[in-house]
Amino acid sequence: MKMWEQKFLVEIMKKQFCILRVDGKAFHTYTKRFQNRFSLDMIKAMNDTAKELLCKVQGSLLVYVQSDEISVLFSDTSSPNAEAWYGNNMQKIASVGASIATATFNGSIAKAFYNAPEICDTPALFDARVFSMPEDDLPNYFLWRMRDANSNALQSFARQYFSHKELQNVDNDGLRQMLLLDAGISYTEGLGERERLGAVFIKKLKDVITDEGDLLSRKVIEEIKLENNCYVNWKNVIDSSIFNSQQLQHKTK
Ligand SMILES: Nc1nc2c(ncn2[C@@H]2O[C@H](COP(=O)(O)OP(=O)(O)O)[C@@H](O)[C@H]2O)c(=O)[nH]1
Ligand SMILES: [Mg+2]
Repeated sequence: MKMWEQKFLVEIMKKQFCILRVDGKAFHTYTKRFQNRFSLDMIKAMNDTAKELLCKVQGSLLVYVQSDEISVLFSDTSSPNAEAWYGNNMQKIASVGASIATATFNGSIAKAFYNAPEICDTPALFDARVFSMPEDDLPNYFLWRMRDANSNALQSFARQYFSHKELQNVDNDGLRQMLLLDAGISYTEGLGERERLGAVFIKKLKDVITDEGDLLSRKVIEEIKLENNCYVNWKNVIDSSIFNSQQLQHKTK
């Protein structure tokens, strides 16, 4: 019987950089329960979910979260004998990834709305996909997702000020102009960076001194600060997170 299962066993090649991307299922409908187009509770729940994935995915290097999606970069390249998560079995990685996202997101929403249980009646669901790509293309992947975030946020922001008809066939430069000239509001000043560009979290080792005076290395999650409304320099962030993962591997041995 096992042979039927084995027939559909697909493994990503070892020693590659992999991306796990989870995405909220039909969130256009799910998010109708929130008051605003950019809801703080939704953003907090997505941040919580991103950080949980960073902790739980073996070999994770960084997570990027925007709107209802999270990309986790992971690999088994931190040392020659580093083990691949679930032996790089795609079905396991995707299903466990979607489960972690679903459980964490709903837990966070339930906590935020403990006095409004009707908000949690229909839980959020996440799908997941997993793939590998050459290291050279990783910055382009993340830039692509960040541009998607910015473009969707701009359109969503503009819909607060203009009708569907007024926004038809207007490109992104046109939307910025309309906002500034007709609504008197600048997109970059009117909407926060997290809403426009998402957030990036990495793992790092931090030295702490205990009350007894001992020096301890602790694994911490750190957010990458976005600078002056700019897209992240993804090459630098990826390089530093690969360096961090080698340090973590070395120190925790
Ligand atoms: N209210 C609210 N909705 C959001 C927020 N972030 C994302 N969304 C919604 O999530 C949708 C995500 O888009 P997408 O994944 O392409 O569509 P889906 O197939 O409906 O999940 C957006 O269209 C928004 O409607 C938020 O912070 N607040
Ligand atoms: Mg979605």
